[in-house]
Amino acid sequence: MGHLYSRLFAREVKQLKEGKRKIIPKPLHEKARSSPYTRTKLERFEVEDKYVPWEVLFPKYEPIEFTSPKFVGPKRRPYADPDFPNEQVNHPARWNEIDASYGLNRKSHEGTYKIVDDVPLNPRGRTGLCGRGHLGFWGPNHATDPIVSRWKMNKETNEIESGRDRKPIMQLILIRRRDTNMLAIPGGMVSKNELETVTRKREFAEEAMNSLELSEKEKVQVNEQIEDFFSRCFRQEIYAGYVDDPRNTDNAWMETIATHYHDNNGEHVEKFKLKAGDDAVGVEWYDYNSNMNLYANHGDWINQVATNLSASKDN
Ligand code: RP5
Repeated sequence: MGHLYSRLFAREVKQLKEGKRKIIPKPLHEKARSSPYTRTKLERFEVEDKYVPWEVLFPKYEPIEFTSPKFVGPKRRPYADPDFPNEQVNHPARWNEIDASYGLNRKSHEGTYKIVDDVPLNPRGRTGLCGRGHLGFWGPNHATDPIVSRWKMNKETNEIESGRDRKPIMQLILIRRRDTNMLAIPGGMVSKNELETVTRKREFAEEAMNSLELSEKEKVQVNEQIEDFFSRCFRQEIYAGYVDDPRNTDNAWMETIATHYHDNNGEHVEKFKLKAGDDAVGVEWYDYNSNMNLYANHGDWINQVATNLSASKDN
């Protein structure tokens, strides 16, 4: 496998040697190199920081191969990609494009990704594992992450509480993920043919308000509350790009759009009846502080939100 990559990046490698090119450092993915691979006992091929960029020669590189049985063979989930390039298909995938035959956005927020052996190559570099791992699609697997916040109110004085740094304390709705038991933003994968803005509300309803198990009448009420909140409160896009997700592989990776929604006087979110559902085993309002250990790089975006709001990071 190592030689394949060297061939693909031959021009870049030559330019590097000749001093005609410099490696533009991208944030190093770490969780995407962690072992054992999520929900398995598999050890990824070890990749030191210096060998992460594909342009750096690493002839010994032999990533292990893994694709969840959910995504290959006769029992594969209907939504998942075919087992490119081994499976006969009517439509070849349109990498780096909107792929209407599959109802998928195969474009990356990171720019044009390379194709090796007919499958996409992770734009952030080596991960020590090839195949699709636990991800259903080759290349970018798009998600969306709503960061929902309010101020922490003192019930007696009805004033905003402050942290040790004397700044106002921001509270966030976070879920506990079933797969890793880690705290995370209640985000989720964009389904085929679904608009990202629709996914955001659907995933929030499913994970933070257990909408999948509500009666039709309750569902209507919950959807109205979410619609009302998401359309009226302050909102700002915080991040669009690669996620340092532990499920990432050399050929499949997570990308997201993280958007912040803030309810300044708390009147909308007050109506939310939080109850964990779908992939979440817990959901609560949490006081934000910078020591929180969150899934993937969710902590980076929330830290940005706290900076934007001049909220407390120490309480
Ligand atoms: C992360 O995985 C994204 O930031 C998003 O929070 C999540 C989507 O995957 P599922 O929760 O649907 O598994 O990379």
